[in-house]
Amino acid sequence: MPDVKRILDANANRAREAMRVMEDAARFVLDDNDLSRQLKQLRHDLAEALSKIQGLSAWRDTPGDVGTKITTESEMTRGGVADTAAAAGKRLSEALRSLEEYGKTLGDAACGLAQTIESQRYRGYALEQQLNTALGTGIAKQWRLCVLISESLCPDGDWMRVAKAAIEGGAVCIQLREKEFDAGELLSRTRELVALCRPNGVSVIINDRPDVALLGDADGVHLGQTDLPCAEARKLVGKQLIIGVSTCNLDQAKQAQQDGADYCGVGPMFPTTTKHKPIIAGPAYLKEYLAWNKLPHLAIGGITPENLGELTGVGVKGIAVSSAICGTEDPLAVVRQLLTEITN
Ligand code: TZP
Ligand code: MG
Repeated sequence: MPDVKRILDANANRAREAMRVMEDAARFVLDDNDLSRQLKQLRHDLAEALSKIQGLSAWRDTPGDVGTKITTESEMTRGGVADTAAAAGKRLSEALRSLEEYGKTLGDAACGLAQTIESQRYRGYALEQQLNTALGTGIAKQWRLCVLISESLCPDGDWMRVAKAAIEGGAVCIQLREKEFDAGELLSRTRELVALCRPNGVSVIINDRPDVALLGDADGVHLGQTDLPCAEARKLVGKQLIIGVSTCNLDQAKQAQQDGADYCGVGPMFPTTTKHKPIIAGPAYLKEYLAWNKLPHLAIGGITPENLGELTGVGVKGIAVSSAICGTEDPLAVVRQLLTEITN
């Protein structure tokens, strides 16, 4: 059975390499001890199962392998860590399936290889899903300024004027935060905002509602601690939407990362009238977050041009601001002022 052994040897390598790539993401990007350990265990268990087949690698013939020269364009490009780990996850399940199918042709000589591999394949699926979830979309950037727009905070309710000023002033993200709108109204407002923002390369995030964000073709959704849990929302939106999660301590930030959030809201930094938040996390939490710094952040809560210095002092990279921008007669000036300060 030299041909089958060649297949088994090639797929054993494929699976082992794929698990290494996945393990590296779990270990060095996510710092996830449990996931790294489980991937390592699966790698060892596969090696153990294959060690029962005598002389697998004796049939290796890499120079004679016609496949080494066949490559596709997609094999040569990876969008980032999430994309790389996702490709490795797919490779793992394919390699295990091939091992399982060809293992069956060896009959008794394979010492129950197919059954063992089958259960390892299921373990692999679960780990692949866990890893993909935790890595999020991998497309969220470290935005500098996100403007939170609520019509009721804008003079004369003119939200469009504020949105245009935000874009003109250089904000790279607008979050639509309309707690009182019914779903249909929110969806229409989302579509209006996306039509305004997309041609300008400005991202649109919808507060609270992943369903509306999907239907309105927004870029993402922002979830608070009492909204749909991030891991559940991810099942709904897949990798189509960025997910942000509000956090007021590092435990919540770590949980958000595990659940596949793309960025964290970090706050409240200062007392705010926009949201009832009796506990102020303050710049101390931002400092702690930045020491961890596993996901992009948006510091939030009562931020103004006057107090921003307290955050730049600890190294803030991105802020989310509502009342100081919506509530002023000259939103463009405030946006520019904030951005100038955060750049310096
Ligand atoms: N989450 C924590 S504080 C806050 C939210 C939504 C309000 C931010 O608005 P403002 O008006 O900039 O304080
Ligand atoms: Mg919410």
